[in-house]
Amino acid sequence: MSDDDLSVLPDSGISSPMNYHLPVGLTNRASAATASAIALERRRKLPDRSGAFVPPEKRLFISSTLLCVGAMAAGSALQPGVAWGANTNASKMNIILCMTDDQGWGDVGYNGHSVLKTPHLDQMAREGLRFDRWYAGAPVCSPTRGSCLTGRHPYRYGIFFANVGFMKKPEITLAEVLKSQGYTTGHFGKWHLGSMTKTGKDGHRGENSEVYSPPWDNGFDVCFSTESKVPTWWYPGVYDTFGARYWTGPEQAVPTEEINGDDSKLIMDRALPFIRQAAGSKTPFLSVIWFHAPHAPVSCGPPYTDMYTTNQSYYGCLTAMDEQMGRLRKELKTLGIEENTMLWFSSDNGPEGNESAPGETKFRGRKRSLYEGGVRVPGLLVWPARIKEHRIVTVPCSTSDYFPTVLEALGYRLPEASTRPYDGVSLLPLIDGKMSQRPKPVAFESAKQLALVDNQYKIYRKDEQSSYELYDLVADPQEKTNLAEKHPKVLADMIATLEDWRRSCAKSNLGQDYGPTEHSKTGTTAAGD
Ligand SMILES: [Ca+2]
Repeated sequence: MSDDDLSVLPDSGISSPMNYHLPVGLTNRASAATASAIALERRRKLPDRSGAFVPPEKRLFISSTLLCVGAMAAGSALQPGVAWGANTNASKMNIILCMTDDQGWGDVGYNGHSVLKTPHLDQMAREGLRFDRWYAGAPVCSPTRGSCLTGRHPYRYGIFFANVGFMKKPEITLAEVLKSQGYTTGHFGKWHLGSMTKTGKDGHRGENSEVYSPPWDNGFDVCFSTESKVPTWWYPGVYDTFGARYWTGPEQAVPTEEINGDDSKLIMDRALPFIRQAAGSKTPFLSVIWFHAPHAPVSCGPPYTDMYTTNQSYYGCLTAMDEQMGRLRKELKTLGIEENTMLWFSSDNGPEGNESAPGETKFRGRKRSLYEGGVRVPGLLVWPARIKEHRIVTVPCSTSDYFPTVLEALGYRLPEASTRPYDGVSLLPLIDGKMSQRPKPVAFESAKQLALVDNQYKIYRKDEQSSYELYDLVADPQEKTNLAEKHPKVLADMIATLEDWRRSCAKSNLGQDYGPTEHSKTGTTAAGD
């Protein structure tokens, strides 16, 4: 198992910074069945890439500590009376999910960076919702990306770490659901949820047909996507030698002559025509734009490098990315679609390297850690049609929340939400100013670490040999004072909740959430267990 390497490109000036669930009951299976069938038809037609048949056993269990969760649909748990799709003000808004790669919580101007310039993200933070407790689903790339597209923790489907596992066919992606609702869908940038080709070397896992799961098999009509990391700035000759290419479809690698310069611009160069076409045909769209910046290999060029005297490539590639966010927003305005477009921004995990590396978090821990610095990242939402006034949100929210939030905003009830656990919650009540507490905690597992975050407290365990630590994140966001001995009841309750969640994930990973015609790869053991 390996994380993305801290590769350095030769002679390029590149610096290397080195379920809780119960049957919903509320869900109207009959009315939603048709749309769901459409959503799943495509993947069921595809050859099964896994192995054993898994019986459709549907285990139900209730958290011993969060009984009120039982009243909820999976995913919208703990919001009494609310199930996904129970939105009476439904709208086919456009959805754009933007994400950077390894950008720390402190790597934005609006969070107080002393040098780095991100004027367009700062503007978004002033206009829309600024989430000050926004959590990546995991402290590394691939699992967070899985949480974005499924609303489920990646331990439920075997994406335990970067370059581990793949997006399985029975998992339902946001793109697949939206296609069934008349959307056109595009993915642009880093994918990291499976290999892109079965026939040639590419990225980390090209040629490995076992993990082949590209965007076009996961509900995306259009893509311009890489399997994993690539340089944040391309120089002539680098594309052919780097070993990871952009793909637009099966065995359709992007030609060399199309790849040069700032990588964020290359991505936006493809995302904007997709958006223009959708707007021109008045088709609602999902555009997933996952930048590679500022993941290593970090490189950049003028004019961005000229703006800084230190960490020129790191800061430069972030400012270049920010410029593309501004370009995107300008295009939405020009097209007249900015009002009813949900524009989300986040990072996939905390900053790379040690404390001397350029990335800033302002919290304890960095990438790969389940302390705050590894998972607490920038989070923004601009949606003028629904968010009229800027607000700073201190409720903990997560990348697992995209899926239920979008479905509820659409007024679409997913039948499968009654039979499989969802970890995200709908943030629509929060968007509407009606949610001041997160209805259920955010659970984490990565490598040997465990953590659970609720509205006030967090428990953390480094490995099985360690005891749990307890922090009051409201009073002590730096996680300096371990309160485990002071609040044994809080600690015990949270441990019980986390252990219930782990058992739920283990059952999911055996394929027990899937229906009788769906198959799952079974028997996979979590990395680090
Ligand atoms: Ca990452």
